[in-house]
Amino acid sequence: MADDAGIRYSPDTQRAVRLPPGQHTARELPVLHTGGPPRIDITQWKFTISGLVSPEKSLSFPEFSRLPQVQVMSDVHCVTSWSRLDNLWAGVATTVIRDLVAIDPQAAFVIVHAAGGFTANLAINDFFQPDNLFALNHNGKRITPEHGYPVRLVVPRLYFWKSAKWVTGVEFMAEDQRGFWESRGYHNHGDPWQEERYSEQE
Ligand SMILES: Nc1nc2c(c(=O)[nH]1)N[C@H]1C(S)=C(S)[C@@H](COP(=O)(O)O)O[C@H]1N2
Ligand SMILES: [Mo]
Repeated sequence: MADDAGIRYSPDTQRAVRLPPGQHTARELPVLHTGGPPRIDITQWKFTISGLVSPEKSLSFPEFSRLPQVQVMSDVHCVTSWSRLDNLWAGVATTVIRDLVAIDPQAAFVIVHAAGGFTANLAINDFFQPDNLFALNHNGKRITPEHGYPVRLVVPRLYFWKSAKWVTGVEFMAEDQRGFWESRGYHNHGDPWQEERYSEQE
């Protein structure tokens, strides 16, 4: 849903009970990642749309920044049990990708690529939710290096590990392929309301 200021509100922000089971609130957004923030040369940065799309496409930072932008208000739920409510993000909705490339009907999953080889996998329907975006700003300010500069994914309906920082592109695939945390014991889907934290032994 969108209000008069054009802000899209994630469904979680409209719930009577805002905290999923097993979560507590954090005032600030903690910093959490594997490896360090990468050094980004913004003149070399590219956002690449690859896999089952035609044509594959790479955008420079100025090109990416000129794409239509939205604002999204969302809650953040980390699997380690903190939640941070009411985050205002600005950036490019994931659905904009559909206007940039033709997606093969065989594509059923995406893998989001980030600097340093980090990846996160999503079913295509989870990827194209209307409150998902590639965020450039958080609460009115440029995303900081530790939170994913220049571009981070935000997937409000799933645990925050799906929200890759330092995104470099998205790849469309016919088969699911587990991402970084998903192949290290985290749940493949990650719905916080279902407490999909960790995988069954597979
Ligand atoms: N590239 C990258 N993105 C990442 C991670 C990471 O290790 N590398 N960690 C994820 C996890 S587990 C969480 S909880 C959030 C933390 O985001 P924050 O540091 O902005 O709070 O980033 C997610 N995105
Ligand atoms: Mo996390």
